[in-house]
Amino acid sequence: MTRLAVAPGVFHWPGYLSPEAQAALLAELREVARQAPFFSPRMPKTGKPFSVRMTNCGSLGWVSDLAGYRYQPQHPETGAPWPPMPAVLQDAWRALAGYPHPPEACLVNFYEASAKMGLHQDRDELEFDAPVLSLSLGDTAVFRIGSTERGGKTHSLKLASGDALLFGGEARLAYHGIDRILAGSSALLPQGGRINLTLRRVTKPRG
Ligand code: MD3
Ligand code: FE
Repeated sequence: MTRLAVAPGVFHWPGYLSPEAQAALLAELREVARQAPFFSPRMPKTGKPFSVRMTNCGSLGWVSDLAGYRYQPQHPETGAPWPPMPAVLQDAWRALAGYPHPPEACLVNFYEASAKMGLHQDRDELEFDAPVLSLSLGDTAVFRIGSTERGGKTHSLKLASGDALLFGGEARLAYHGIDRILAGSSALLPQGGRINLTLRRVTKPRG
């Protein structure tokens, strides 16, 4: 398995999941989405919907609405607990994260061809010593990563179906976003589009 060092704290495993593993994970995500339907998060204050739709699995999930960004144990619309994290995700965390405690949240982002995600930092977690692990499925995305300063230098990376990307250390608070989706680049999702999973530790482990 090839691990590319992209920048300090950033590692990329192209094709980490085989085509078979991608299809199996997709089937598990369909079950996650049946129990916890995709919702449209909204920007705090303005209420403007994101172009990306989201759901979560694990004990905590990330949500955003007029009141702000936060992690919570229930789906914002159904009030039900998030479904469990599929074992293959826990395995990927154990294999790649280099962090001794399990992830608590897996945010599932769905991008249709026109969706994007502006440059932002992930800072709603309490534990920044843990890395964030991303897995991509479906159409390739043009991902942009910068420094920890807004307006710093950025560079681009393509994320294809099956790729794993890890952000730890000094990259944990780097600005990042998705500039565009390359429609038609993967046949994994019958209707096209892209799914990104981010595995996160939210709380400080005790002991
Ligand atoms: C760098 N998702 O959900 S994944 C997000 O492809 C998010 O859906 C993008 O940014 C996506 O917050 C990018 C790669 C990623 C995820 C988390 C990071 C990069 C990161 C946290 C810190 C630094
Ligand atoms: Fe992010």
